[in-house]
Amino acid sequence: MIVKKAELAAIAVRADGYPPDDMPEVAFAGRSNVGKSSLLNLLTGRKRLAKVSGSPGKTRTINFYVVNDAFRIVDLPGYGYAKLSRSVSENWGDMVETYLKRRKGLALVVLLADIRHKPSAQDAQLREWLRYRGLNMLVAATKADKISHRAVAAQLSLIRETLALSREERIVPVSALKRTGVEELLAAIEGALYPPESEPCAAE
Ligand SMILES: Nc1nc2c(ncn2[C@@H]2O[C@H](COP(=O)(O)OP(=O)(O)O)[C@@H](O)[C@H]2O)c(=O)[nH]1
Ligand SMILES: [Mg+2]
Repeated sequence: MIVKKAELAAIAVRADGYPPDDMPEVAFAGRSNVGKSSLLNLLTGRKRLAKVSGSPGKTRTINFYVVNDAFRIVDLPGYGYAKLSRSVSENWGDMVETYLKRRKGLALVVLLADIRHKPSAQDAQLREWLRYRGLNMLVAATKADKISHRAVAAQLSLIRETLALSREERIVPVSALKRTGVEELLAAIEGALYPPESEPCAAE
């Protein structure tokens, strides 16, 4: 897939602010600061489409970006930032849950996990919840440039174990800094957006 066009379509807090549910969507979820906005910019080839922040916990809205006039990437607010007040974190859960439950066009959730760390309890919880709801999920291991090549396999295993991924579930390592993982992730997104027609039964 080649990204020719990407633009901000809507910023929403509540469901009445979402754009119409008329095209497939890929949602990005993960802790604050894990690299959601950076990955979105990398995939769309637009450096400043989504705001990248040095201080975690800034995105408190659901941001919809329309790509190639064909699908949307949805930047969900990050979780797990300790300094959030209780009411704000509860509100986070409502916001994200409402989106994930209601969106008919939701084709894939990309769960971002920092390649350096063991996924948090909240990451594992979200993964379980997505599985329970039968939602399609893919893990992107972010900031791959921050560890050495030989450490990658062990970290991917740690992520795989902690999130209880099956063998068929892939983890795509990405680096916004080195600009790696883009093709693989775009191909996976394309596969989720436009699944191949199921094989017709062979005529007897
Ligand atoms: N080294 C490195 N830093 C990254 C990468 N992706 C994001 N960051 C940094 O991590 C911080 C948080 O990134 P951001 O995209 O705003 O995360 P978000 O809160 O999940 O949207 C910023 O300081 C980014 O520059 C990456 O692939 N490599
Ligand atoms: Mg962000």
